[in-house]
Amino acid sequence: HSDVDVVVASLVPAYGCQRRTPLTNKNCIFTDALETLSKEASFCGSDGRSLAFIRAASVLRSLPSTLTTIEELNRLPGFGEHSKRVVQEILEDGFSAEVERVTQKEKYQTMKLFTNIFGVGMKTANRWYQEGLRSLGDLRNSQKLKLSKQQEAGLQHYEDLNMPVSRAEADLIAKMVEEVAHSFLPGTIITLAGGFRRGKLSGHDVDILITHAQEGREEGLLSKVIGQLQSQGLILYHDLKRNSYHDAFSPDSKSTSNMDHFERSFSIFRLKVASHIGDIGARDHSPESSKDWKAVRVDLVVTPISQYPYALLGWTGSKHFERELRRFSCNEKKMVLNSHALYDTVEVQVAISQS
Ligand code: TTP
Ligand code: MN
Ligand code: MN
Ligand code: MN
Repeated sequence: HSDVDVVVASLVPAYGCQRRTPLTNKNCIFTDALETLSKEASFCGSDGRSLAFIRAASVLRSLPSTLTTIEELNRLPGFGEHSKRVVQEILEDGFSAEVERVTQKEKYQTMKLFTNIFGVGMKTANRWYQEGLRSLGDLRNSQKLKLSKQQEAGLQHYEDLNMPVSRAEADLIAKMVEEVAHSFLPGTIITLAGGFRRGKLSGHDVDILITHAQEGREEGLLSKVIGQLQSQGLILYHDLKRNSYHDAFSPDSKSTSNMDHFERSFSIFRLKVASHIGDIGARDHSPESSKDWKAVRVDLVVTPISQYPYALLGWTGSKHFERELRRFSCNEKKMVLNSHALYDTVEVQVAISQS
């Protein structure tokens, strides 16, 4: 490599959280392929391989222009042999034969379909696949299948929930929540987080943070808000989880995941949408064509104001950005970052050894 190469390489930092990433991805032909392989790896239980493809895709997403040569690729960080080979294949042939093969696989297609159901994770999807189930119809018609309430709702609203949510719809839902919250607790602060906070024009759900400038006032608010919306017929599904912050740090805590511990509700809202009155040729008024509402996934998260900055950072995403930010904190700063706090591990160790 020439000196110029070294300079160029240093322009793309190794941690995802150190890179600016444009809203429009100029390299989706490559990132789509890498993300397919990432999914396939995770369906096979290979989380390490799955992450390697995500890492490579994330580097390409950060580029301001489309990759055109192998030489450019060789200067980028974060590429393993396999990811490099896939990109090279696409540069040469316009597509990757390996990716084409994966997307044709019955297991891949079925796992993708099943894991797109709200409430269905890798384990459940895989079990259903092993039992010979292949389609939503198979799930809906199966007699012996025991679905959770969440999965039932996910299956029932599958089509709506897999339609993108627009920014306008997200704003509408945030406003609905704000109005009800204010009726119980004036001064409640409602913030749209997730992909919309990153400037995305559409998303798969609406992520809303709820807090209040006076610490503690936010406690108990969420169940009132949900109850009120429910009585108005605006909630199709909800699952309220209480705050588990103190349990999580108690000595007998079994919690090992990096999930946060805020009071929250993963819910499905019934959102009124303009009915299709003007639809040309809408002669038959089947219930489906006259449906004037849409099911929308909404995550509501309550945070005390003292933890709000960390919650906001943690809930803004993307998932990979958050993972990288935490890896950076740990490796480069010896600090722990999560959605509740940022702290120095060295100081904690000193404190423990002194106590
Ligand atoms: P998502 O809503 O899953 O993703 P997104 O908003 O980036 O994209 P999309 O448009 O598809 O909805 O997650 C948003 C952020 O919330 C993500 O950075 C991870 C964070 N999060 C938590 O911190 N804890 C949780 O339990 C969950 C489910 C998400
Ligand atoms: Mn490989
Ligand atoms: Mn989201
Ligand atoms: Mn979400």
